[in-house]
Amino acid sequence: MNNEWYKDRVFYQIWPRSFRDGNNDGIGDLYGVYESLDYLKSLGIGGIWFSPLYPSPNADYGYDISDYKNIHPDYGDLEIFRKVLDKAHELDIKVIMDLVVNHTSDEHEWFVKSRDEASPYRDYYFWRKGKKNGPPNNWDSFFAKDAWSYDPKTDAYYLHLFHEKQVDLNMDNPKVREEVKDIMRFWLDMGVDGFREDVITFISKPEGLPDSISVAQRGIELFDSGPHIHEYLQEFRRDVLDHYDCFVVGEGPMMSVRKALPYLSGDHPDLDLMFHFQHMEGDCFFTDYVPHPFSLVKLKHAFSHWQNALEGKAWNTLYLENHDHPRVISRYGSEKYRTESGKSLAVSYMFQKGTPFVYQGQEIGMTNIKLPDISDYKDCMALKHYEAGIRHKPKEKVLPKIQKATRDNARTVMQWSDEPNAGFSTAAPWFAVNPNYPEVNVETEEKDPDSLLHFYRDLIHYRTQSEIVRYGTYKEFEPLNSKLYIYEREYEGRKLLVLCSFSEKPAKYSFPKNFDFRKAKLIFANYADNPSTPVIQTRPYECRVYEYEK
Ligand code: TEU
Ligand code: CA
Repeated sequence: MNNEWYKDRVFYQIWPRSFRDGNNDGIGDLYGVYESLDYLKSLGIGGIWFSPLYPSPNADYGYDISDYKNIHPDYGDLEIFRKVLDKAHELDIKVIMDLVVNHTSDEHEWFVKSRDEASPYRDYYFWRKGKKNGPPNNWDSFFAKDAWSYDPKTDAYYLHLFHEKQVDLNMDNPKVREEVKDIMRFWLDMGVDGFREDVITFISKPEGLPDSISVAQRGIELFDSGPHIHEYLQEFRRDVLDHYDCFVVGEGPMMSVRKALPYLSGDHPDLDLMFHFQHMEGDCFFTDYVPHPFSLVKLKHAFSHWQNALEGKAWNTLYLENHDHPRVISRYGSEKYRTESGKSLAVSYMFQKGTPFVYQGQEIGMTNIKLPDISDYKDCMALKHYEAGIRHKPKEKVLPKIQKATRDNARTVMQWSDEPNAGFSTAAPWFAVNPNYPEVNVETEEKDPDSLLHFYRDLIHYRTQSEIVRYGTYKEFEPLNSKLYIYEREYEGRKLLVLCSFSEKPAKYSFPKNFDFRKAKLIFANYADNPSTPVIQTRPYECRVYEYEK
C-alpha cells in the first residue's frame, strides 16, 4: 500500500529541543508542540518531521538514541506523543519520525551488553581487534578524531562513523535488521505516517572493513551506498512499509543524481524521497567548514540538475534549511534585507517541483547567531572543528569560522514573541536566544501583513492548490546570470514565470518575447508595484511570480 499524499503536502521540520517549551523548564517539548499545532495548520502545513524525540544522552542531541520505543523525558512521554499525533491527524497533518539506525547511543542496552565478548549482542556492532597497536582500519569519523574507539575490557575497538557515543550497528546481522523492522512497526502501529531515515545510505559496510584509499573523509567511498544497501532497504519495504499507508524519506549525504535514481525510481523503489545536499553547497565545498563566496550560478546548477534529472522518474525534496546547517538568509540572502531576501529565497524553492520542507523559524526569517566564546556552543561537530583548528591557528582566528559554520545557528530557540526568552519559555532556555527576537518573532509578524510569515503562509496555501506547481514541467532561463534565478513551470498550457534576485544590486531583466506582462497575473512579489515596461531593473532581492496562459 502506498498512497502518494506526500506529494501534495508541505512539511515542517521540528527540532524539538528548541521549538516550544510547554512546561516551562527551559527545554522545548511535546506539550509545546501540542499548543502549536493550530499555528502549523494556519500555515497550511500538511506534515511534520520530528527530529529525534527518543531517550538520548544527547551527545548529538537526539541522534544518539538509547531507547527506540520511548519519548525522552525532557520532551514528555508516550501519552503526550499520542495526543500530539491524534490532534495532528484531526487537523489533517501527517507525522513522520526520525529513524536513526545507522548507529545507536553507546548507552543503548544493546551496546552496553555488547561490551561483553560472549553476549549475543556482540555482533550487533562492529567490534574488531586493532592492527599494529592502532585501530582496525584508517576510516575517519565525521565528529571524532577517527572512526574507532578502544575498549580495554576486551582489548577491542568499536566502529563509529560519527561521535564516539554513536556506535555503528552491524546491518549485516539479520537480527539487527529484525530490530529495525520491529522499531518501524512499533511507530507505524501507533499511527505515525512514515520516517525520515538518518544517513540511511551509510548502513551497509563492505565486508572485511578494508582500509580506505580516499584522501578526504577516509572510508566514505566504501560505506556510502555500500554493497547491500538496496537489498536491505527493499527488505524493510517488503516486510514492513508496504503494509502501511506511509512514506519514507532517506537522508543521503553527498548524494548524486546518478546514485539517487536507483533508490527512488522503478516499480518498487527503496525510498519515496531523498534528502540530497548539492544545493546546500552554494557557499561551500561539501561542508559548511570549507566556505567560498556565495555563487548563485552554482546554486542554480544544483537546483536545475535535480529538477531535470528526476522529471518523470522520481519525486524530489525541496528545502533550504534543516537542523544541520546555518540559516539560509545569513548564507544565500542578506541579513540587511532580511524580509526581502527571505521572500525571494522562499519563492526560489517553493515553486520548484517536489515536496517542500520548512524548518522551524525559517518562516519568520530567523538568522545566524554569534556567541562570544566556544564554551557557549553545544554542537559536537563544531567543538571537533574548533579543537582541530586551534592546533595550528590562534583561537581568535578559529572562533569566527565556527560561528559561521556551526549547526548551532539553526538550533537557537524558536522566536514566538517579543516577551522575555522570545516567548519560548518563562524559564531560562537551555540554549541561546537570538538577540534579534524583539523584531523577528511570530507574534510581531502575524500583525504585519507584509511580513515573511504571511508570505510563507500565502505561498504554502497557493502551492497546495496549484496543479502547475505540483505537476508542471520545469525550465530554467539564463543559467549563467549571476544575480537572477529565472524559471518557468508549465502544466496543460498554463504557466508560471518565477523571477528571483539574489543580489542587493540592480539587475536588468527582459520578459520573454511570448510573454505579455499586461495580461499575466502577478501572484507573488516582494515589492508592491507592477512594472509597466517589458524591461525591468530589479530592486534588492526582488522576486516576482506571474501566472499566465500559453
Ligand atoms: O546528518 C548526517 C550528516 O552527515 C550531516 O552532518 C552531513 O554531513 C551534512 O549535513 C552535510 O553537509 C545526520 C543528522 O541530520 C545529523 O544531525 C546527525 O548528527 C548525523 O546524521 C548523525 O546521526
Ligand atoms: Ca519543557
